[in-house]
Amino acid sequence: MGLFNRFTEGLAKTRESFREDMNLLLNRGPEVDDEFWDGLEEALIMSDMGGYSASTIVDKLRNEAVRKGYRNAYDVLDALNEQVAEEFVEGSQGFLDEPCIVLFVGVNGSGKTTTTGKIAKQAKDAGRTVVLGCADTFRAAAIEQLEVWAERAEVEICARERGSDPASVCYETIERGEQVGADLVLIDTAGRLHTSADLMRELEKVVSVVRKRANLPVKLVLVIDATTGQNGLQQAREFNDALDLDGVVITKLDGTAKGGIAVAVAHYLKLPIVKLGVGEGLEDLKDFDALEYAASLVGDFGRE
Ligand SMILES: Nc1nc2c(ncn2[C@@H]2O[C@H](COP(=O)(O)OP(=O)(O)O)[C@@H](O)[C@H]2O)c(=O)[nH]1
Ligand SMILES: [Mg+2]
Repeated sequence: MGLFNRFTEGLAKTRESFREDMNLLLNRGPEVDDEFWDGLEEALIMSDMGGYSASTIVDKLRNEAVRKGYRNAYDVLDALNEQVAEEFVEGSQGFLDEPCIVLFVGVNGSGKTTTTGKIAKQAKDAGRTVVLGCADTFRAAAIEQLEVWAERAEVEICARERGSDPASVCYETIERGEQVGADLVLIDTAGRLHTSADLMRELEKVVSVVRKRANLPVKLVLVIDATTGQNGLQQAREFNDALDLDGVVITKLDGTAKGGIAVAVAHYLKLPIVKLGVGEGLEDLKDFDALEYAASLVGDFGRE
């Protein structure tokens, strides 16, 4: 299956559930009345866009419907994709293009290590010099996991034994990057429970060491598991408050009905989406495109 297909297939659950809700509503007839607007808002909320984004989108569409003289519900639904797309912020394109040091943060199991490996592979294939750093020193398995990805991507990795100080590993990784003239340094960090203040403080220390030592711009990227829905949004807020994030990666978009989480994160945190994870394999990473994402989320409505 092609990447685009896997992605649209992945979001199919979100889209189908939205479509079912809308079809029920359209069965009443195509009138654009209060019941229609309420039903539309509810259907958007159910896709995990969050109440705030849903009501913003509906308000904008209501204004547009008056301004442009939409005659029926289908006219409104035709304009929905663009309104959803407008929720996303600029900056996704080319986020990783300039030489930089990227730190991947997020809760356990969100897909940090996998994403680090996939991005390394993409960058390496594009001819860049990549160095990986394993600042997840809690578990021996975590170090081995990143080593496997480094091998697959054929890039260099800096790792130390389990229990080492994560900040020192970052320091060494950046140093190594400098020695080999790396233009992309990717650092994987240990999973953080956003509720654990101690662990968050340790992460803040890591970030501060990286910023001090860095010879390239530093970017903090939060990795969010789409299947966690609104809980993912809450995590994103807490990480952003503590660390001042630069972007997000959304993973596990293959097979969730919660694809709307991307809209909610963009709406609340005003952060660009750097990449999308659409599977467990080396190639299952996609660039983000706002209109394409919106279309995959809400689909289009035939007038048959
Ligand atoms: N289906 C799917 N699984 C993923 C994706 N990204 C990561 N995973 C899986 O999620 C699990 C946790 O990933 P990992 O990278 O170890 O998470 P970490 O704890 O944040 O480093 C692993 O089993 C991965 O294979 C994705 O985009 N789609
Ligand atoms: Mg990991």
